[in-house]
Amino acid sequence: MATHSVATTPFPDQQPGTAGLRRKVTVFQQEHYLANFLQAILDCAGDLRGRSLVAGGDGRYFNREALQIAAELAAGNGVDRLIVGQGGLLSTPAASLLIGHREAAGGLLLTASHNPGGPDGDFGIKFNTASGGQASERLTAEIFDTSRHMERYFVADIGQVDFDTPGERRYGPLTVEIVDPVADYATVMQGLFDFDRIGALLRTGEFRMRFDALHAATGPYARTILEDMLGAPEGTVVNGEPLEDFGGGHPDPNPVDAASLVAFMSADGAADFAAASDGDGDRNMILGRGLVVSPGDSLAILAAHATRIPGYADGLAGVARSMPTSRAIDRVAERLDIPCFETPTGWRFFSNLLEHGHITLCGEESFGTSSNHAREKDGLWAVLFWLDLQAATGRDVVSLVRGHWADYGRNVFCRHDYFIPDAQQGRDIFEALEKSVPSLARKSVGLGVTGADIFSYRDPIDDSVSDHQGVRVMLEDGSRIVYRLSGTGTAGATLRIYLERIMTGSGDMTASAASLTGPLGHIARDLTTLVESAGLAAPTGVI
Ligand code: VG1
Ligand code: CO
Repeated sequence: MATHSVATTPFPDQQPGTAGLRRKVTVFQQEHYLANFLQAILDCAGDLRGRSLVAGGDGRYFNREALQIAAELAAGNGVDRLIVGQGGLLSTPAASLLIGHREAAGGLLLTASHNPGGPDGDFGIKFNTASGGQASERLTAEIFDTSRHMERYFVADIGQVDFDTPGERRYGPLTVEIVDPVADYATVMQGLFDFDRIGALLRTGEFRMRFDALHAATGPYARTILEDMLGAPEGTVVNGEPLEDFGGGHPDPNPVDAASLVAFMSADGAADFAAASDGDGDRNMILGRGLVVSPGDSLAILAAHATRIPGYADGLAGVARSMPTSRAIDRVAERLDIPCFETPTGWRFFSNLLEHGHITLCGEESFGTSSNHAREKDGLWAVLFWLDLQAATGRDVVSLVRGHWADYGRNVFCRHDYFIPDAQQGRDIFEALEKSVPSLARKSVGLGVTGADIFSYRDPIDDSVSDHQGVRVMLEDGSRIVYRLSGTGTAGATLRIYLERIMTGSGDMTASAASLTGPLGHIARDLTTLVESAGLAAPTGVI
């Protein structure tokens, strides 16, 4: 079979964001667009001749076409073996695990995560390295730089690849191996959690749970693990069929996009426990009766009780959170006397800490939590952790959360998103805010500003420095406001404002986070030029 070089011209816009390159499907469908970017990855990934790559995606529209192109390029670049989830499906955490277990040189993860799908929706690609973790900032910059000079890519004429029939087949120089996307992942989960204990809880019939897969990648994983292996009644998993357009919704497990699950948990006949995951299965939302657990609280509670879980019975080496994530975990780390790291937004910043044994658990405010079992965040892992914790303690979610607040105080957390249609205007507003940092302490905002800075991170392992990772403002009552621009959108700009307020003592802590942080939200807005420049007096999204 012939391998040849295809002449192309570079696209100037292939700079990855917070987690890979995300663009409209129509952008990816342009001739050469995907092939150019894949070749840039393959050029930067080291010597791939004779090596394996893992490939799979969240099943969104264009997944299969993209996989075919990826197989042709892999063959053209001397890759020996492509390991693909059946039907082209692999959740992000499952792909990360598979890379490690199969000692692959890396993985091509076809996903735009929580972004909408379908012909008018988004598509995306992430490259994960041999560790299973996302490409570092340095490698990402190299890939972008290479893409800007791309003049050729290499393909082999391998014909149409069968992505559905399990087993190995040879396509010219390339072996394609179609694997069960769930099996390997499920085995890892069995090793971490007490499946007998969880099974006993789920089989009683007294404890009821609902898992909403939002028609995305986690459906098959949740059905196999929760219903087939753990014995939860059929129907526990809802919206479990992956669809190319996720049924028209945003596959984002948050109270806005998964509003029907929140409503179900607040109504008569609610289950005892509910959860949801996102497009590619790496996010999680945890709910008790009438309560959505704030992701920062979830991380803190899992850490505080970790030794009750078999996989973490020996305790935690350390923990980490992304900078905007609430500081609830810091209090737990202090009490456990273990290190707590604060990293920029994006899972790739946890990789080195996990790889070198500095941390065991980590999380982000955007409904992402995971541990050293993988190099990605892991939605179903968090759900199983919460299930096992409930089985071990005999306490439900509400009791665990309220108990935690009573013990440590509550870090009330809320995110206000301001969508600015004109991306340049968004960047200008953020730049003006950064420039105002030195003078913020002199502003009159109702509460005294005790400090403000632009977050910069030095990786303790490789000493790389990442600047301009968001603006932090500290207030005299211990509250904190954080600002940053989203790096996952495909249109306009989204300014994210993260609000955190500390409540301790005997006051009523049970009011909603949105209401408790409302006044802080006004202060946060008024420290920016959102109103003057964009006419935005209220957030376009409150999460
Ligand atoms: C968002 C979240 C961030 C997360 C990233 C990727 O990024 O805020 O915490 O790591 O999505 O998650 P941004 O730049 O839009 O704020 V996923 O599940 O979309 O891969
Ligand atoms: Co995701």
